Amino acid sequence: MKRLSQATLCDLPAGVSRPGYDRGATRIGIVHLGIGAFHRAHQAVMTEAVLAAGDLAWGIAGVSLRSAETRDALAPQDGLYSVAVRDGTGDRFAVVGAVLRLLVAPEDPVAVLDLMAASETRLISLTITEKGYCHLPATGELDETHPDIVHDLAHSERPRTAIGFLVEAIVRRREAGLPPFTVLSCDNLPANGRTLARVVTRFAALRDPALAEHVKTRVAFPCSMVDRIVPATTDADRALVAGALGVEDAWPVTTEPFLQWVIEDRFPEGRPNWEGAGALFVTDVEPFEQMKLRLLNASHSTLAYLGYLAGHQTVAEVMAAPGFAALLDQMMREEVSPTLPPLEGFDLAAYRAMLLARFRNPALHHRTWQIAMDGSQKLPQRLLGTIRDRIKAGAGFERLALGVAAWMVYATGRDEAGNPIDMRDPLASRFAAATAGKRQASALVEAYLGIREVFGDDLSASTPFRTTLVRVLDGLLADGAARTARSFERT
Ligand code: CS2
Repeated sequence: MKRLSQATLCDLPAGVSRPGYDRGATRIGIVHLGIGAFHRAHQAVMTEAVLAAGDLAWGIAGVSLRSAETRDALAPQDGLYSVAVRDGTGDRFAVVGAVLRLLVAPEDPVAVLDLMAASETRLISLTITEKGYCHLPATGELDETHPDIVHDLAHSERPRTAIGFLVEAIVRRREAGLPPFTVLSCDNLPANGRTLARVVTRFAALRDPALAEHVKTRVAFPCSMVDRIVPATTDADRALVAGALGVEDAWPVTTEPFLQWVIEDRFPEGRPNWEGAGALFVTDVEPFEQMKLRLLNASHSTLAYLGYLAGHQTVAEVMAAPGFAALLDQMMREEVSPTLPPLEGFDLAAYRAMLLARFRNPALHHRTWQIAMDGSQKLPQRLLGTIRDRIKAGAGFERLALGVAAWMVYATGRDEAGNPIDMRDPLASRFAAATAGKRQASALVEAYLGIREVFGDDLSASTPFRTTLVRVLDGLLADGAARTARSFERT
């Protein structure tokens, strides 16, 4: 079978959309750090619409900060890849051409810096996952002891982290007399733009206080809320795409029809007309972001930990098991929604119902194990912030606590049958050491609360938090995840 490429575009079946604009005339205006599946199914799709509408100033150069896999898959395809949109009622396929160049930072950091400092580059966007921010999850401050940050401070010409790349590129642009770029975070962090600005400014200050001042006064870091469910691509997805397209694509992405992007409109050097593709530009992203992190992502994490422990592989499978949907519905309605800032004219009940329907999407094989990854970086904004608000209001948080309790079991690295879990988390070894040999709920809770970069000083010392967690974890250990979930059907 032929490979997807510029030359084979004309062989695609008629129903498959493809770039109709001149890719050769398209300039690189965006350098994207973290060119994974999520970026390719979300921002790149929106940008594709901008290019299709005729503004060729916003082609994307995609940078991988770690592995060469994406570049190796897409370079032979001239950067082209396909997006399969699936919901169980029929699949839609599109080939996206917005990614014009692919770079692998560890292979050639200088080439990445050159591109970031090029005069045509106006925007740096990022999907580097929570841990890529090298921050302390509980406070959002730069982790100055992070080995890669220590490295980047000592070797500013050959950075490893996104933070190191951003600061060095800002320096180079200033030295060349170029205007700064705008930096657009697209990760699931609270106030993602402000969090990024904070860690970048702190890193700059550690290099030179005057540089920190330049960052503060000249570089814009708009916040954005991104939403689209994009499971990791499987070989079955590759086979599906090859069957539909008649050409082989080494790394397609599979996703749902839903796509949402809410962006703070602060782009002093200009921006693509993403609103033409359906993005919403606002002055304050926070209410959207809180809603999404506390409803969607909190539910996702709860499903992932409890569902994994109950033996389920995918989100759709968990949703079909007794009690889980009821648990999420109660958690969202009774415990989360009262903490959300008001969003005028927005139908929150419909939003919650839509989330449950999205989780049920039978065509997506979204693994619980994938979502369970990096819990230490995700819990604070997904579950713990809401719990803090509930404690302050003197209100209950049993269902939210169940998500945290399930994570506490998962993070011991052993499932309910005692089998090892392939736990991926930057703090995995800390959790293993803290919980070793502990089986009782009270001892486990005690051990976890000592890890303050996750729970913060306040929750670590909170009596309502501790007592609720011990009670809920005790029940979970006694009954197991499947039975615990089932109990919600009756309440
Ligand atoms: C998920 C998110 O992996 C995870 O942690 O909760 O990637 C989720 O699918 C997206 O935020 C949806 O927009």
